[in-house]
Amino acid sequence: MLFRIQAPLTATWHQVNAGRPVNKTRSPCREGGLFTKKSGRAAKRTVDMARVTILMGSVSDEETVRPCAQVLKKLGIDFEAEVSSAHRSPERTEKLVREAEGAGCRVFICAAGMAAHLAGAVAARSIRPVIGIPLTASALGGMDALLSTLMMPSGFPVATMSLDKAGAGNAAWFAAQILALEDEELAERLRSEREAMAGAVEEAGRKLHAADWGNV
Ligand code: RP5
Repeated sequence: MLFRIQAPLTATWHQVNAGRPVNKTRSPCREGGLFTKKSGRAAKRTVDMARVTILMGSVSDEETVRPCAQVLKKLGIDFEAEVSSAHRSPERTEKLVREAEGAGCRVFICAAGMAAHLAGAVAARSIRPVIGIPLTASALGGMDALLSTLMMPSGFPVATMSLDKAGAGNAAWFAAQILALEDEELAERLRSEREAMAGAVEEAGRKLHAADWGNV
């Protein structure tokens, strides 16, 4: 049985097949989550080749993880997003990993707070790269999630990003760099984004000089 996400995630979150060709026999999912609920024999994935799967531990993580989706969308990388918890729904997590792999997922991005074991749980079930985003969600200010995500035992690495929104954005950039190893078009997009960032720094410097900031 496949499920459509019921959480208040917006269409933006589930932007899939961004700018990429899709299997013409199936239509891209425009508003649903990782899976679209269908009955009987029609129950099948509606999206092919979402190369990145984002999992978050709770719907309360949505706002913090949003930059990840925004960067993937900007780079034209098709992705899927779902909510699953390593602790509250371990079987669901396992099933999502299996189904995402079957549908062509290349990289997993997992975001969780507190005793954040989601990324590690996915790493335990897949040999695809897993990127972890630790989130600030407790009185410990994120240190709990940071160490839980980072300190994996040998053989089960999680590429751990920085905390919260900055880490969410960088998770997408890092996923893009992995995918770009076999996608020259994407590699070119990354180069041009970097050029744009360098240009923005130059421009900021010019404005600072123009404002004669040094003579305050
Ligand atoms: C983690 O616990 C989630 O990833 C979230 O960051 C945190 C709190 O979850 P809720 O109690 O808000 O659902 O599993």
